[in-house]
Amino acid sequence: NESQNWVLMVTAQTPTNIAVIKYWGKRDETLILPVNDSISVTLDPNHLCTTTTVAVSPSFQQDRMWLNGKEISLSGGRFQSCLREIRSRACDVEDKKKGIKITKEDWGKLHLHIASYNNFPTAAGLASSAAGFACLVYALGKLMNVKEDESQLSAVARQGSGSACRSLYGGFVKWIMGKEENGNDSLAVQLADEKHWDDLVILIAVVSSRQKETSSTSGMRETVETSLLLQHRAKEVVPKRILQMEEAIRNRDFTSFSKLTCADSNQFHAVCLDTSPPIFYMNDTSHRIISIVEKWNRSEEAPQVAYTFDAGPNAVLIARNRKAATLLIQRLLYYFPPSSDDLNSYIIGDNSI
Ligand code: 2P0
Repeated sequence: NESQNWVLMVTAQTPTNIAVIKYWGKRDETLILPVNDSISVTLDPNHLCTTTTVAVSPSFQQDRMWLNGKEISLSGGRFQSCLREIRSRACDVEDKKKGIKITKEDWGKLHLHIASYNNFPTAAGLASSAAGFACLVYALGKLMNVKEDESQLSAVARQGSGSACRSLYGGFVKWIMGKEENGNDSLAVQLADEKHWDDLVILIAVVSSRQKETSSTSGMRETVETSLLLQHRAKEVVPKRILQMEEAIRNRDFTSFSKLTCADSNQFHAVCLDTSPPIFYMNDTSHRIISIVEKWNRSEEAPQVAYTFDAGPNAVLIARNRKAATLLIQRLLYYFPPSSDDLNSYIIGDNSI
């Protein structure tokens, strides 16, 4: 049957985001609702990004997905939530040239094939799920002619992975925790676009590209169950920091931005340590990087670099400008001289891969 032969597809590319005020802990595990607001910066789309192609065809027998070329299961609740939510928002699609017409109702019966690639290590604490689910939801939204804006789509991406909701926008983004039980008001808003503060240079020092031992999902569950420090953080510390961070971003105040970013990373890791059993994401190399940056910042009139670490040992270093970034690279090369002659795979402190 010739009419069954068509394929319609959309490709999208989404960068990952790095939180400067961290999300850690859920108040609802299924809907993925956080215990506090968070703020992130979305990276340049040319680096650390996910590229996803979504395709629909009447000849597809079931929904299938490939991640970095390997087929993965779509049976997980998070994929199913995203697919269900996005299908429920689908609209009519018509491609006259190809003679294709898909009605709203058809989307419930048609199957999808999804191919996704990360250009960086998956699950090494480099927020691969953030870019992944944001890209999936965005690409499906385009394919299915979903009319909703980025903020509304972010509430769908959130159900794939919390941090994903912040990757729907560039620049600086806030994930508002929301109050409603159904999670409809737990979504991302853009605080400033990518041009607002383009002096900043973000460097990622890959300390190890091995997969982390404790996934963010189970780590934060254990933190919520056992850490008293988390209660204090979510209720007392973060609400004030969010306001201060918004002001620092608005005023491009690097001194304040840097102090808040470093303090929040350190408190996030303190909360991990306060979990029972304790969770260690940073290693000795991460700690050395913190000491180097702290010492340098204190020797200058104003901080030059902010550091932040996610659920892994890799350092995200944010330099106030290109000059500071150049000096930072010089310092890193001085303290961590490359041991092999292959600078392309120069990984600080980890020669096991
Ligand atoms: C963040 N992280 O704000 C924090 C800081 C890691 C440390 O969001 O369970 O992969 O899928 O919602 O989004 C990592 O957690 O966890 C994360 P789920 P997610 O970026």
